[in-house]
Amino acid sequence: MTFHVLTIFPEFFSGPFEHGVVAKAHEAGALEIKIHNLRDWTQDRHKTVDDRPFGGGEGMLLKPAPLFEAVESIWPDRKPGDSGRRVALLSAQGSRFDQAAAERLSASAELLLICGRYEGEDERVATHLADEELSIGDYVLSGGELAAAVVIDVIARRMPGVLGNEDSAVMESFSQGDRILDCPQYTRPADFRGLRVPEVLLGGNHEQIRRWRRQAALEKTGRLRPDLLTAVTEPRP
Ligand code: 9D3
Repeated sequence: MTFHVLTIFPEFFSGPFEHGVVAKAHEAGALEIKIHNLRDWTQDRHKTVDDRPFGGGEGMLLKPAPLFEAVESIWPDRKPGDSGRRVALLSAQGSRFDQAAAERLSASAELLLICGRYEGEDERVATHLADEELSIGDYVLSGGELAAAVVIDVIARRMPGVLGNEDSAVMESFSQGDRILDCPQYTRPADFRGLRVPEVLLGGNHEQIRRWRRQAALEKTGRLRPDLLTAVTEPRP
């Protein structure tokens, strides 16, 4: 899969993909990441990418022209509705990027991520350039760059052979809404500063361990993510 990232901070991406899962996926030839500098598609000598909002208001918006021209020059023969080449705008106004969105996006051969900045971008980017508008969560970032790195990490680690694991079943349950948190886990020592590992885990009764883990996972989910339990309890339409 090929990722394109369109940003005014291309240097931001010289760190996050050099280690871990994304670097491994790249070495394995499973993914390609191309970083594009939005200022390469400006026409004036100040390389202006932003302008003031019509109707007044605080802050500056990304202008439509450099964004449209960038996408058109990266994919000169892209047709509307091309499912193999998707454009996602990363913005605070987007729909939630979750595991299900990651699965959907990983079906494309190429994915172009537009990083929002300033106070936002001209709405025509969302309506007439991007196929979708995504947010990674309900908090205010200073731009879409960190969000793009999150999206790439989540999709890259799903790629076959990347983690050297076949926990595809685990990944499925993660996205189907019937997910609970992982159970608590412990390693040696069995007594750390008087904090004891639950006795059941030290014995070899695997049936008892399985029941303890399920119970502990449910209890922790109720405490930290009660929203996930309501999702399973409510009858589905
Ligand atoms: C504080 C400014 N806000 C009101 C005028 C709007 C706003 C504009 C631009 C809020 C955040 C941003 C920059 N954020 C992103 O580009 C962004 C983002 C985010 O803030 N939260 C979660 N996901 C994302 S993806 C891109």
